[in-house]
Amino acid sequence: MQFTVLTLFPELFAPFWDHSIIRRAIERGIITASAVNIRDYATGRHKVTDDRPYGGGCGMVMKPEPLAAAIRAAKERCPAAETVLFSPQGRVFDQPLAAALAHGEGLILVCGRYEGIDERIGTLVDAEISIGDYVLTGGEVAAMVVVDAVTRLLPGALGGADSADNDSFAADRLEHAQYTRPPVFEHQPVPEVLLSGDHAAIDRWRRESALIRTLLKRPDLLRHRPLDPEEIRILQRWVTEVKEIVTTENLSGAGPLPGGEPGR
Ligand code: 9D3
Repeated sequence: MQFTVLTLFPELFAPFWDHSIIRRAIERGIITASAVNIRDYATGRHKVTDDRPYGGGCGMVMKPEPLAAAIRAAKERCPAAETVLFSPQGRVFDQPLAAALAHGEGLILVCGRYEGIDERIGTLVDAEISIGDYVLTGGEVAAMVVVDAVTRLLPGALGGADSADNDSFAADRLEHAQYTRPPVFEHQPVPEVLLSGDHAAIDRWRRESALIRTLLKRPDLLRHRPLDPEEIRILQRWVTEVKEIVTTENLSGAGPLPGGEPGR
């Protein structure tokens, strides 16, 4: 996968290329990565890349000519690449879109700055992507998000133990709680089952943990992929356990509960 980022701030990408999974993917020949300064394609003594908006108003707009020249030069170096424009108006980036982009041969990632870019650049791009509903100062951080999410999906990019295999399924549920040593940290013990060596029990506990966390923290994910029969059984067993813990004796002094006393 050949990543070419077009930006007015290419120096932002040097430390990004140079660390962790991205660096390893470059070293292994899984990706190539370069950040190109759009300003290199501006003409004239001052290499101007922005101008005042037609129709008036405050702020500046990125001029089309330098951007178009930069995109065309990048396409010449990687003709099979898809061109992506980062903008708040784009399709919101998610795991299925990352997986789709990972199938291509290359990505030309166009980062806007100023208040926006000239609308006519739209004819040179294949897709417009936003990374979420909040306001950034430019597309650079969004480009890093996409490079990161796509790279880790490429075969060989992750270490052996780490795998992106079941990501699309896992994307609809949160990860179970995790613990490492020490066995007690600031009066908080590790759940006993994880120390038991009973792998079937550990597997059941992990599926329950993942499901309860999803239910409490991200119920929207359950609407996206409804509970399957196995998950319904896990939840029913959990409700039973909670009812056993929440007895009237355990709650003496808690005062009246909403919805009355828990049944026993
Ligand atoms: C002040 C101009 N804004 C009007 C409310 C529009 C605007 C233009 C350009 C707002 C932000 C930006 C810069 N943002 C991006 O280039 C960007 C972005 C984002 O802001 N949020 C989420 N995803 C992305 S991808 C690129």
